[in-house]
Amino acid sequence: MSVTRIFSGIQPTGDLHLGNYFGAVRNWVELQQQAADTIYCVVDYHAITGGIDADVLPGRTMQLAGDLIACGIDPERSILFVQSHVPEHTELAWVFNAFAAFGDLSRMTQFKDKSGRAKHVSAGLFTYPVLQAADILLYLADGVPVGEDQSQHLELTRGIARRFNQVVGQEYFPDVQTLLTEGKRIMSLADPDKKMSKSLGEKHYVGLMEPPKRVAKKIRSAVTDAGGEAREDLSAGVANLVGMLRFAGQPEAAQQYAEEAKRGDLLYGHLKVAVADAVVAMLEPIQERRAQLSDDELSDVLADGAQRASAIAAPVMDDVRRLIGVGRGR
Ligand code: AQP
Repeated sequence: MSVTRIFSGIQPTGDLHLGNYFGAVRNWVELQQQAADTIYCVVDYHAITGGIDADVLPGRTMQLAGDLIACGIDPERSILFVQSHVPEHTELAWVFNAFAAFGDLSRMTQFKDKSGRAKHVSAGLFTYPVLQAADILLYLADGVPVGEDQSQHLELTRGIARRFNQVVGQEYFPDVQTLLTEGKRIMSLADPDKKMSKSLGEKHYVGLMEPPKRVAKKIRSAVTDAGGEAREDLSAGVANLVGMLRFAGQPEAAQQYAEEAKRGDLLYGHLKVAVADAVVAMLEPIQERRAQLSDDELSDVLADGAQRASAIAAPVMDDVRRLIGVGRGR
């Protein structure tokens, strides 16, 4: 792998779920062993684009940061921090608004999906990918581990970086690489044609901190197909369950269930029990680590993370101001 600095973020909009974990967070943990620098961020300014709730957001932000540590993000190896603690993110986003094309933003499928569901469609929801570009490029990161739903946003990030470099006449920002995993698109349990998502509602996802009984119940209720007939391809719901079994560490069993399902002689109840057992076993150590983490420890980690992030972000923002001719620069 040729990337040197990794950046990725996650929104504190609800429970961390299996889609986030298999698509992104598990890769974040693994990349700590491979990349020189790994920087991970809880992006609270992104979360407000879908609605404001000042009573809930601080708790969710802390909860999510703690959950990331429980998943294996090591604050000694990685910088873990909260986006709003480093104000350069929003400053660079404003600058990038002058480089992002309205037409490109209009084509973002996530905006189309989310605006279709939102009561109030904020301009922030529309310019969200510009803030995301700022999050990444503020650290001159060249690798971004994400789920597949973010690929289009990262294409936009590359476009903004190239336009910036062209306008200022200098190869200042790097070309970012999208780093996907095999679990890049985990589907909803209740509606397997849609991606697993926090905002779709409780029955659509398995939260990483959910008690084993609830995990098993949700998986038992997952939508499949009628079964009993041979078929060439698995239905979306069954393929999703087989995928989860594979990603939860049981590739041979997953392969066997997939073959049985194609022959039409798989009892889906058996598959669901196997998936639930594998997921519960995978979550157990994560939940144990989470229970051991105190709020004070977490606050210290985030304060330290913000300081280390600022040390990278501030000189980059100085350069940007100088290159575009605003402020005092350096
Ligand atoms: N279903 C998924 N499969 C694989 N990867 C996924 N990711 C999210 N859902 C899936 C990846 O998780 C990282 C963090 O995502 P996020 O929470 O910041 O935003 P999101 O993609 O909008 O996730 P949600 O759950 O759908 O949130 P809401 O409902 O609040 O919009 C990203 O790398 C994402 O690709």
